[in-house]
Amino acid sequence: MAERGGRLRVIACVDIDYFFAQAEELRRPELAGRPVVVCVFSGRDELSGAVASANYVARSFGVKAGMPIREAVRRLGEKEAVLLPVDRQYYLELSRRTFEALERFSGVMEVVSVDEVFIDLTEFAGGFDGAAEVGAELKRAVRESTGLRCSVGIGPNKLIAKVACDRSKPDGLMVVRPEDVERFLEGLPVTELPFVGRKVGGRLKEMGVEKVGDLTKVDPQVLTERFGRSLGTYLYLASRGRYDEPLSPRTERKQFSRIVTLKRDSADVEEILQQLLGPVEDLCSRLVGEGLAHKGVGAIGISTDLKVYSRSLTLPRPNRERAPVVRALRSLFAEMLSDVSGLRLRRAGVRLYELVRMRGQRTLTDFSTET
Ligand code: DGT
Ligand code: CA
Ligand code: CA
Repeated sequence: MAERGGRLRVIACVDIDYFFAQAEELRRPELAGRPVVVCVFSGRDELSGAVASANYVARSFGVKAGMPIREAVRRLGEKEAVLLPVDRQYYLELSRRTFEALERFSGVMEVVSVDEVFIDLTEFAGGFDGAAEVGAELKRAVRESTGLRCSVGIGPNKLIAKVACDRSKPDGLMVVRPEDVERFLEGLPVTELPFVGRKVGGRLKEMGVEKVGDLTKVDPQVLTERFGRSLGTYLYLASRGRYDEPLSPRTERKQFSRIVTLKRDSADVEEILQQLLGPVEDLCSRLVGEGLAHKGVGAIGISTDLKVYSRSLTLPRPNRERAPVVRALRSLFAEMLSDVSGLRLRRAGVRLYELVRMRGQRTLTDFSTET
């Protein structure tokens, strides 16, 4: 299931909480505590159009995305609703900064929508034991670079990560370890599975299936007969947490990265480097294996209070050897530790980026960077 090339995968789903409405709260702190509703006004009259996003205060009055604005205003009743028009440019800028902050954690990211992304953390987290910590770091990185709160779900595949993310909202973090998948899904309403909307949910209910656990008891043949081969198979696999679609990154891999928890908190460059030798060696052999070289080297430091620091530089020529990386890291960590007084690192990482293809020339630009 979660094995790929014999390796257990660690997948995170990051989704910004009530995105458009939170974005508005961010730049108008005076809105705190009031019901904020971001609207797509159709222009026919003052209140025609639909709700795009509502903050939690508005949601507590039953206001939801997709609802007519008039209905939202009716539900908010006495409470003075704050109705704001969408400002796409502003949200797109926040979205871009969010994804940029998350890129440090993995070379394999699948952007699903303006506020949602899957990240393959298999390398970075190095297993489920470190997953909760990395999840907290993701949230922190987004918060620091944008001010936004998001929720993070982590599991052995995208489906589990997504469901965990939704369940942890708002400002949540939930890790579902592979051995807990079955127990996690069992008691959930089937409608919490992605792609199971009201319609499919209703048909399942007629069959006496309300919980995901009930769904696992239905004969797969019955599922394909009723829902067709593709949805039927999906329901069968999803109910067992075994729907394991790979991430489909929109772009080619852009970096290789790895992070380790130090044996003890440290401000000593050599002590930190010592513990990164193995990971660097490993990343260099991955580069060779994939016919790539890199020019960018990044140092990542995570302090005892979970702040993420990074420093980077570009090597003069494409590289796939350990020594130049270690030299670069030495100066980057020295710079980081001297820039921030009193900084002690709890975790340290390395990122190799600006990848170039070394053999099998693909394009003229790749060719021209060959040495
Ligand atoms: P969440 O994730 O439940 O805390 O709430 P949102 O508002 O972030 O909802 P999400 O993640 O489904 O969608 C992200 C943004 O996409 C949302 O802030 C506004 C936009 N959006 C979502 N649903 C609708 C819709 O039905 N109509 C319009 N116009 N925009 C929508
Ligand atoms: Ca969202
Ligand atoms: Ca979303």
